[in-house]
Amino acid sequence: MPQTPIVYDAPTPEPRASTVEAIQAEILERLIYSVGKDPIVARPHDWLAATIMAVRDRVMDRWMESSRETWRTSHKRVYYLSLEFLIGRLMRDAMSNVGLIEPVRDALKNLNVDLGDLINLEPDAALGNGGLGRLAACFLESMSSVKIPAYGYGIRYVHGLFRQEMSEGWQVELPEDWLAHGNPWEFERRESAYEIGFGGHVEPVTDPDGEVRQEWRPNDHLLAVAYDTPIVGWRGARVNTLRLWSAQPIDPILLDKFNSGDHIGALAESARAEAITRVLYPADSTAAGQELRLRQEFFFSSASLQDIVRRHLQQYGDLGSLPDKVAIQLNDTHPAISIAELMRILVDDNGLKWAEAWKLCKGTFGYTNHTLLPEALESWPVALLERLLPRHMQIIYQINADVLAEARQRAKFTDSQIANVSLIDEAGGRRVRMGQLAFVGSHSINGVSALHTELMKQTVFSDLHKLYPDRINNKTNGITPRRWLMQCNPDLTKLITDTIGPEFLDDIELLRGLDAHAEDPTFQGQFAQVKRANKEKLARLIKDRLNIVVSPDAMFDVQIKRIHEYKRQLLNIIQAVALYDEIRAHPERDWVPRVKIFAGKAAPGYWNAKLIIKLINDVAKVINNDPAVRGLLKVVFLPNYNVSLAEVIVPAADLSEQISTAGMEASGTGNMKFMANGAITIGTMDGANVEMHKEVGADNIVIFGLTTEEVNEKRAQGETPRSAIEASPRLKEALESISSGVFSPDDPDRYRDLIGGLYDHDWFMVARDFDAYATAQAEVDAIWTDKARWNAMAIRNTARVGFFSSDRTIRQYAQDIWGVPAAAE
Ligand code: 26V
Repeated sequence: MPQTPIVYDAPTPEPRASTVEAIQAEILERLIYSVGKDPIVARPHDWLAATIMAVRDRVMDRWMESSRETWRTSHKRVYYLSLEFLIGRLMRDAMSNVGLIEPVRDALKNLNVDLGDLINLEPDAALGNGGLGRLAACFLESMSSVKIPAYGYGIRYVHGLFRQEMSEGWQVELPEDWLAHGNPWEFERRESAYEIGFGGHVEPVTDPDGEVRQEWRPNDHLLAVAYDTPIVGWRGARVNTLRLWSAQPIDPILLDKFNSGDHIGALAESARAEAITRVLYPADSTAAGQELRLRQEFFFSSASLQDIVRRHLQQYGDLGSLPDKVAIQLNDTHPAISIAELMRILVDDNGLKWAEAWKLCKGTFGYTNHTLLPEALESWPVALLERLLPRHMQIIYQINADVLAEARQRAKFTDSQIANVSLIDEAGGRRVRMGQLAFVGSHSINGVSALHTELMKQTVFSDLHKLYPDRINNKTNGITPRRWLMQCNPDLTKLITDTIGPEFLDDIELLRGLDAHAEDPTFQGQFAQVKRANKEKLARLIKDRLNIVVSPDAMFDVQIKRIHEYKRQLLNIIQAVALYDEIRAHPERDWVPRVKIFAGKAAPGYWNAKLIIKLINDVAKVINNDPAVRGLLKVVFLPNYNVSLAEVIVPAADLSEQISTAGMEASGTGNMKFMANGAITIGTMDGANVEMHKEVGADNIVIFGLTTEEVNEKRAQGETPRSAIEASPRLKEALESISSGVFSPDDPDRYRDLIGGLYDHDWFMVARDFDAYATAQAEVDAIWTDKARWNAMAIRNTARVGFFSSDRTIRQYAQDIWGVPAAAE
């Protein structure tokens, strides 16, 4: 096939000037010529679109240059495959990374438009559920910042994660509509469209040379159309592409049906195709198990692989060099079907021998595991895979046969070990285990914190680890300090710059320089002043949205994340109830005023999580309105938690709640965001808290609770929580008041089962960790009372956050997994 020649040296226009005048002129030009509005009648959304386009143009120059350079230099490319990219707003991020915030602000001011208003008008792209999706977004920004040629591949959901509203304290889910006003960041690439097949059958065909090949003949086809968004790194280091796939029908309308009067039927195929990319699955802890979800996974995996292989062939003309030029990272098992799809492309479409293809495949893929929760591990019924992807099912069987033979012959595995490593789960209906598939098809399998990686070796993947002992490695998560410090907390960034100089902006480890100022009363005062201003801003938001008045003098005690039993929002709210009881029992004591702030979404089908939201709201209503509390304790649940809300809450937090049952939170990344912004953590020895404890030092974090080993022992012994409850009068009283309806007089039994579960089995160790938690909270109070000590601890948290930059994480992936160079600081 003739290759399209690549022209490396075509002339480019001069990069756009970034003076206030030039930007102002372009915003006006975009408003008139691209948005089609006269400035006199332009609405805020029109100004937003025009401004984004002016900013975008300044990113485009670098985008072109980045892609040209990759073609020119033949550098290896990294492909990050993720069903979720929780990127949030892009305009402030892009402006900040290319140094445009001030000129754009001034240009807009001259046009009588407020930049802050426009920033808040941009919809929050919520194409993810939580930690896993936000990590993918931080990674994209870091890959650009450390100059790695990279692509994010995902799905362009028309509706991102649902909007959460409260109805009498209950969560209700409403559709999210981020594309309602159009999306000026994206470029539709109709020329990059691929056919995606489903169903049908497999046919052996004999080639002219006598070789028999398998050919998949799907009976259902649709198109994957690419939409590209530029992702610019810090100081415009590089611009990478986020390529999101949208499903479209091959024939938009069946004309004969339409003409014969069947108007609905004529559009049915179109609706069926588009359904695949219409909405993000809103569950992040139980495998969805539905056919549409599997279709989403294959749809985006197949489109991405076709695109990757096409690009590789176009540049290198041969697939043997795939692992040298291509690294594909699987973000959890959601894209794991890619392994079978690549094998199909190599063997069936390109005639490679099986063994050679398998070597290329393993050399190309890496797999990141993000959870060990059994209910979240994906597996698909064999019958479903056989129907939807018959050729892939054959390939999976073949891979499995090879792996099991190796396990028996080389490693002398027993039957139970064979059952553990098998790609097919035979217990309770045959299912394909996507974790096992991802593992055997990859050269690297990584966990996301030191503890989680150890647990991977000991639990889910113990036998695969014995079979392939050099594959599992750790890559502790990180966050981008651009969004999570510089952009969300400009006042703190300025203070740090004034104190230690601006070099930390380019080398985050230099924040260490703040350590020397931790005890300095003047600096402490300035640090506290910044925190205070951020708290005032959050207090205003709480007043505006909930009509609750909170004092910025109180400690802001924050737990924001998905609502899940293992994250133990329940432990936090029970402690609030216990504190409420104590404040009323001992009004004479010197109580530290606290505001307990919660935010987070529950999966729509997760009853207990939704009930916990209702409980928080019920408790809030009672406590906030009880005059006996005298404002010493307030409870606030902020609805519709998303990236943008986090950007306001995190800089305003004093105390960061990271209190999951030990062994259950793979890493956590919110913990790192709070640390960067000078909050003190109260947490268990779980996930990346363990590394935070190491980095910040035991004196600067408040750790409590059972360790992973202790949790395992208690579960193994079947030890009942009753003795813990009996031994703790304050816990007992709090549980009894909740359970008997003190906070739910309209429905006194509402929480009976929820609390009953704590007496019964208490899988998440809420009762057994309660006393340790309450004691740790008392210690937090004591520290708060000693302002100098609190401030010194807070400063040291910011000073020592450098390790948790996603630039560090990405450099480690680049070096250990992908084999690509990354720019040094
Ligand atoms: C699983 C499923 C199952 C099928 C339905 C949709 C869906 C969506 C997401 C997931 C995986 C959830 C795993 C996850 O988000 N893990 C989180 O990953 C973070 C980044 O590594 C980490 O910080 C959190 O501790 C971990 O819970």
